Amino acid sequence: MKNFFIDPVAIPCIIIYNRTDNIMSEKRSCIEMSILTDISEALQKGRAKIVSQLVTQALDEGMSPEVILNEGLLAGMNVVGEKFQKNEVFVPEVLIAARAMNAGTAIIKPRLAEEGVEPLGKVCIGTVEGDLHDIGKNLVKMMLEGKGIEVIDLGTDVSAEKFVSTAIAEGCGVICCSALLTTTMNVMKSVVEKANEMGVRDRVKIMVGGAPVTQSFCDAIGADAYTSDAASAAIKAAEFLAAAKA
Ligand code: B1M
Repeated sequence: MKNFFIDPVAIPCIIIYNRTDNIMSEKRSCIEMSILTDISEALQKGRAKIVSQLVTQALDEGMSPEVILNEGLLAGMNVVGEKFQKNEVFVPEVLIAARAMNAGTAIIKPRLAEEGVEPLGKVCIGTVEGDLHDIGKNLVKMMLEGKGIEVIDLGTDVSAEKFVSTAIAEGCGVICCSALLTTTMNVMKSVVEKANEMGVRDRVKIMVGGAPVTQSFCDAIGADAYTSDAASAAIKAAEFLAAAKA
């Protein structure tokens, strides 16, 4: 009788290879799975240089940039987002993971454009007029990008008019407003009013957040969604954009 050698590394590959759920739309070889997992893990550890090398290697081996984005980079960033929501990782880890994400996307962006891969949609984001706090806003931006959303960053001290006119000019499906001061959060109400005034309220969702902002404030000013953290903001924006596309 022949001896059988079962490679323990191959077992998970075989299982994954046979999965037919939503995540794995196509069957992948073990080698492809392995490099995608390596990209995701290097991104979670914030290893920007390794992410760049692996993404380049995956492209050289003929993998599609869309697969690398969805099953390597975005998969890794989703894990970071989930851990951030559960307070398992904190702002510095998210920042370095986002830097690694940017290193990877910079390499595949031109290839995605060549292949006509569309981003999920466009969002403009900013900290409201009179407010210069941008750490939370930048985190939201990174999480949005981590969901494959194109983000126009308007920076800080952004007027209601600027939010809405940018959304119209750039075709943004969502406006994201951040405020850290009780004295500036009312600008968010002006954003809602401006969108009404400019006749685009039914075309653009308005999301609000930041330390002093609450669900009841969001309801009172007639905004579309409040989320308490950056990862939930990205999930909500992705839902709005997907619903608008459907
Ligand atoms: Co300022 N500051 N600050 N500050 N500052 C606060 C906010 C304050 C609470 C400090 C305090 O008194 N305890 C207080 C506000 C009081 C109030 O209004 N209730 C305050 C004040 C008063 C001021 C000044 C007026 C001080 C002065 O000059 N007298 C001044 C205002 C300047 C201005 O904006 N015009 C001022 C200035 C500054 C610095 C420039 C020194 C600096 C900002 C640097 C920068 O951002 N580049 C600063 C900082 C750092 C803070 C604290 C210490 C930290 C804020 C922060 O970045 N947190 C803050 C005290 C504190 O919070 N402990 C304070 C980390 C960040 C990750 O959290 O932004 O809340 P946060 O984002 C979270 C969520 O809120 C959410 O996601 C993130 C987490 O996932 N989120 C969203 C944010 N935006 C979102 C949007 C969304 C969804 C979720 O959807 C669209």
